[in-house]
Amino acid sequence: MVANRTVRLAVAGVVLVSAVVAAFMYLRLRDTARVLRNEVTVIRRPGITRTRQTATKVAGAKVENIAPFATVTASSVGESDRQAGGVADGDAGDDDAWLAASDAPGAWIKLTWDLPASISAIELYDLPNPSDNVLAGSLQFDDGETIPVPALPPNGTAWRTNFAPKAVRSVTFRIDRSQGRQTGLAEIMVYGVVSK
Ligand SMILES: [Ca+2]
Repeated sequence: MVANRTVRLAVAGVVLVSAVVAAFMYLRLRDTARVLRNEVTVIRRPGITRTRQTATKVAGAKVENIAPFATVTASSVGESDRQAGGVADGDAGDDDAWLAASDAPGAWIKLTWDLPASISAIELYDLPNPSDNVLAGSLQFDDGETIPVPALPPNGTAWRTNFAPKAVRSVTFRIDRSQGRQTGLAEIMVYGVVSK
């Protein structure tokens, strides 16, 4: 009887231990499978795929004014300025412009692209009014580089800067000094290629 009871206890113990080990193994395998699934997901993340597409497209794509493809933000917009978005619509000769709410130094306008852009030139168009002029400023890129901007041509014709192609997500133009009653830009153009 005692022997039988010992055997039963031993069997029960083995079954219990086996069950615990099986449960442990199951959870481990389930977690491993989850991790593997996550790794697959990371490899196929759209951002990574798009970056590869960008690299391919940039190689053979046509350089154009990509400002119209950007999200535009500004430090402020004058109350009367209803068409500020036209500052990046690709037409420098129209009537729209970005007018800052104040002529205090430090007003800025920023273009941000959803995907990386490769850019190599920027054109800034001052307000065509000969008395409202940007006297000094800077272009700031999200890679940390800054290009100083001298006084813009006061009649609203383009000031252009060319540089070696660089990959950026955003460009900010900051006005450090100006004269006249209003500070702003008639148009900003950024030449490059943005992935689509
Ligand atoms: Ca315009």
